[in-house]
Amino acid sequence: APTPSSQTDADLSGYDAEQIRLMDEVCIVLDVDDNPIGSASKKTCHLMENINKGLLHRAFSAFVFNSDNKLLLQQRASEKITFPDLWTNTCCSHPLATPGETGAELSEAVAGVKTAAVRKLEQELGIPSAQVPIDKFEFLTRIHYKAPSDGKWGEHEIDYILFIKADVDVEGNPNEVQATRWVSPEELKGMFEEGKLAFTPWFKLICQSMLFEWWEHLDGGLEEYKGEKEIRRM
Ligand code: DMA
Ligand code: MN
Repeated sequence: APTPSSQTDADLSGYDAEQIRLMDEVCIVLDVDDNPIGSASKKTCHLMENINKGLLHRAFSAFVFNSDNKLLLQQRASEKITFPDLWTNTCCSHPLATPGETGAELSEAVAGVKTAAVRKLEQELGIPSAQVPIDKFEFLTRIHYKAPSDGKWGEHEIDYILFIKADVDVEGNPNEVQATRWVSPEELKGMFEEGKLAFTPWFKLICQSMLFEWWEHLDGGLEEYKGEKEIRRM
């Protein structure tokens, strides 16, 4: 008999059909040192029931800056199953457990998440792949964090931080993104201080730790921050 698909899954009833379909994507399951030890569906990886038993997967957070050094933010669509409606960095997702997006060695893993980033920048934000060539991405570091979304769903990831400076054309996919905004560091700090908007937990962690320092060095001195080997535990 065919494997039951997420389409008929009680955990997913009531959610958006396209977002339900995407819960069948296959994520890379990791040990705490970022070694791939298997694979599991996006749905399995994001149920708190499994996260509470230690299930951990690989992810990326991409930050796109334009030539004025403004950062592209997005507000997640209401259709998202995890963290709907929250403001966050340009694009986040997961490299898939496929030969082109997986890797055991750090250099291979970095190549895999860059490939995934190009794929998702197009799918979420309509950014043509030619505007974000793989070799223009900079890998900064990895962040290991856990965050609940609601009682049922959450995140537990080793998240690869990728920067790219590129003037891109944006056409948000409304199933993924409900708004976008280009911001300077001051404008982003203002959004936090205003206290009216809600942000994703991982974006808050990155803002509270390294984002503004990295941002200051976009046009010089970023070298010393790139390619960090140690995983930051948050
Ligand atoms: C998952 O992002 C990755 C991080 C770093 C939280 P997401 O929920 O936006 O993934 P997707 O776009 O694949 O649903
Ligand atoms: Mn995830």
